Amino acid sequence: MADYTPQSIEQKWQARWTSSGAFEVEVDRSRPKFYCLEMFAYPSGHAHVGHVRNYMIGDIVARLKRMQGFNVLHPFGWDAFGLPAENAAIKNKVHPETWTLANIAHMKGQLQRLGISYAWGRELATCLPDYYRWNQWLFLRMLEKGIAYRRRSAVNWCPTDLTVLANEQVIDGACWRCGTAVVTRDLEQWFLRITQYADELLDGAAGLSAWPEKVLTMQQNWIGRSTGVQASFPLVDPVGGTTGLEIFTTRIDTIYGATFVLLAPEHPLVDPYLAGPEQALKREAVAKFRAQDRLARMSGEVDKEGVDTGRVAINPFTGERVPIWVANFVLADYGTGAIMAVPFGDQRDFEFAKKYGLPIRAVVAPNDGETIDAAAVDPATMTEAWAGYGRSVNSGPFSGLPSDEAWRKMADHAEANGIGRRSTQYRLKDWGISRQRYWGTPIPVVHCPVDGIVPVPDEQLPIELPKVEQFTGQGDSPLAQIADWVNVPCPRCGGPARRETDTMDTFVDSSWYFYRFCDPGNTELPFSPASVRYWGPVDFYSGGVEHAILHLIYSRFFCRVFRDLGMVDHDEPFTRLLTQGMVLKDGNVMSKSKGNVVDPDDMIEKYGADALRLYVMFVAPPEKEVEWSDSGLEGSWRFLARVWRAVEPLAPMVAGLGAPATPKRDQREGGDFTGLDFDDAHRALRRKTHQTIERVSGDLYPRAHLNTAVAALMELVNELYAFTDKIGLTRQGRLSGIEAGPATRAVLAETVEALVLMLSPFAPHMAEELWELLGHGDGVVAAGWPAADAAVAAEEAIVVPVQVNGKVRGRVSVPAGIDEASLEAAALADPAVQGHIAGKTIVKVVVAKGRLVSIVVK
Ligand code: ANZ
Repeated sequence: MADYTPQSIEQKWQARWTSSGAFEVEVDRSRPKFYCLEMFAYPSGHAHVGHVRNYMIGDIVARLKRMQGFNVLHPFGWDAFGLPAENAAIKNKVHPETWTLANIAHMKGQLQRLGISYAWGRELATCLPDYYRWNQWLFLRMLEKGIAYRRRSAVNWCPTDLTVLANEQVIDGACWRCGTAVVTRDLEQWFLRITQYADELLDGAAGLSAWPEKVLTMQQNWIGRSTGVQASFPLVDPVGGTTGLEIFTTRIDTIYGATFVLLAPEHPLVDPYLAGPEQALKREAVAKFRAQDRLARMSGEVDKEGVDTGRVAINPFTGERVPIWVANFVLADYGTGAIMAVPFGDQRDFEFAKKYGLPIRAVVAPNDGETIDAAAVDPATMTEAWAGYGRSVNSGPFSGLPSDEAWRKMADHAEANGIGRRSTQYRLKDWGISRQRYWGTPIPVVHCPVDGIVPVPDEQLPIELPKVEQFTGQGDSPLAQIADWVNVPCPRCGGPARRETDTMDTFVDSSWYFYRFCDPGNTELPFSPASVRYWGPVDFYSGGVEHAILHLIYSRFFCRVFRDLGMVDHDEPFTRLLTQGMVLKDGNVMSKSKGNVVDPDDMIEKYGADALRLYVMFVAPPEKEVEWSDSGLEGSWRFLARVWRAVEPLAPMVAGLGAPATPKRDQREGGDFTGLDFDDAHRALRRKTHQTIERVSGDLYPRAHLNTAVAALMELVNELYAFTDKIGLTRQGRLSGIEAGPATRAVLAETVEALVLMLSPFAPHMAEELWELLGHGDGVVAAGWPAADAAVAAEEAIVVPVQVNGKVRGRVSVPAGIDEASLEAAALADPAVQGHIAGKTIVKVVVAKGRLVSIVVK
């Protein structure tokens, strides 16, 4: 008997898969397609086991679906633009491309050593011109459709390095390199009008029934649609042409309780209202608010603070004069950047009013019968805002109306009297894609002093990145410093002009790569519509939950843009989504900075890729976090060695006897079992085998309960050992002396083959090796997934005699494994037995499990 030596087996099969192109696919309309995709990788250098968990999950699904007869597209690529390459260039004086391509080469090797079944022939890297030219092509289409546009917007600027900083390069308000406090600067930048699709993105999410609920909720919150009223509060001191303060509220029904109004620190009224030397302190406070983190301001993490402008506005419903304050928790880019404050109904306003002694007025009363403490809705005693609905009070002519009716009537009143109008607001903003960086897709426009912004004609694409020798990380955008590249003739008038020097956010690259995989060699278009009509949408997509918002929303947006260009005929790009859990070590998420990464290569060297794959899949459900453990991995290795020891010695005896798995296989059909003389042990093993096929098939997809599927396989292996032990077949050496009968051999062949096939998505190399030993030349994939025979899987029925006072009075038919209590109940319920016990007292019941029930009555 040969030992289980994963390293030699694994290399052999990886080489075979590569040379035979085992996972390369073409459009084949005669077969159902399945598009299985894991989020592509950022080539940071080395993948650790936390990264590769995701690829293993996808690989199991891909391998299963292939065996189930689907034409499976399972591609991989590299999200290869982005800041780390540029940072490495600055630090190590290595070109971003050199750094990136070296990382890709290394990581690709890692994935190949794991035996992930990718169609490498479709590999792509977004940093190569044959990919990013299509970003440029799509940008031009968006420009034509008015989806891409330009406006001024703030960027982070380091006054020492004289460079724009990405948000990730700003650490606690300071430059990541020199520690100088970062300032904001307004620049003309490019945006994509994703807000045009806000309603569709929101409503479409409702149909994504195979996405995790939490992801849908995050997307909904991100889009954040609110219906409300935009109303104007007349200003007592108009500024320029501004005579009214526009506010947005979702609770117009509370307007009688609006006892003050609040401006965002960035609101245009703030500077004029706080002008003059005597207000310097207030201006300082406002400057501090502006510098506070936007998210913290919104979340309420920072204390609510404000300053009084000393000016007043008129509440358009009550006619009262209300003070105008500036508050740090009001955001400039939501609604109108100003609010009517209703401390009675809004917690932030309540805290603000308490802090600064501003009035609180009750404007809603709970419905009769609601159990709310009167003190909780009395402005004199309440300790927090009451955001409930009920009926309006202290609300002039609207008093007494139920809240919803008051809302409608007040909105009508506002509209009829020129006070305001109904309005829908979104948290979602247009997507700013300009980056003042080198390592990204150049935006394909030219700035001409005569013609303005001129799109680069399609036939001049790609605009390739210039080769740069040295990255200083200083000055304006790196591209702006390369005169040869920047200065070009205007495509329209031929006069001197300058290229756009911004590059695109790398999220553009990842928003459509899944379509490029369908047709990666296309030189006319990003992809042919026919290829995506066949392969699309992605059936199963898996990746980290950190991409739950941006990447997935942007991809859903691009899907709709391609649809509106007539290139895609579906509305949603990803039918089913799985978000895999993190891998932790020593309680922390694995990461280079924490120094707790486990390199898959080290583990492969020690235990083999199959054990690593099996361990990671067995240790927890894919969505859950995993705490890494070397001993768990060793346990998986031991299990595989145990499988090997069970199957390998049996191979000569059962080779060629394979039981039917799918009709595709031309060996024995199910009927052939009928001629064989099965005993109880045979039947029990067959039953377990078919029950396991049912369980594993059900667990794997779409449920993706990969860990319980492995557990079921472990049980089957135990049964196999119990069987061979019982008939004295097990151990090495003893096998040859035993003459197994045809029934035994047929049953063993069936079990062993089913086991190998079901194990193959998890431990593909070992499965291939065993499959070959079992006499098959055509690979596990070609074998097809085993089919469960429900009749064989069903618990066998046994007939148990029932005695009453020592005489057999009936026979009950029950499942073989029945427990004593159920058997007793079945016996007592039997109609024939009933005839002998009805009306009598049962003295005792003796159950001989599986054999006899004896009832004594008097
Ligand atoms: C008065 C009011 C009374 C409000 C009440 C709420 C409760 P959503 O649902 O998230 O859209 N608001 C409006 N613009 C804001 C801004 N730029 N920054 C901070 N807060 C802003 O929230 C809408 C509500 O958030 C609006 O309704 C407004 O407060 C506040 F009992 O107006 B409300």
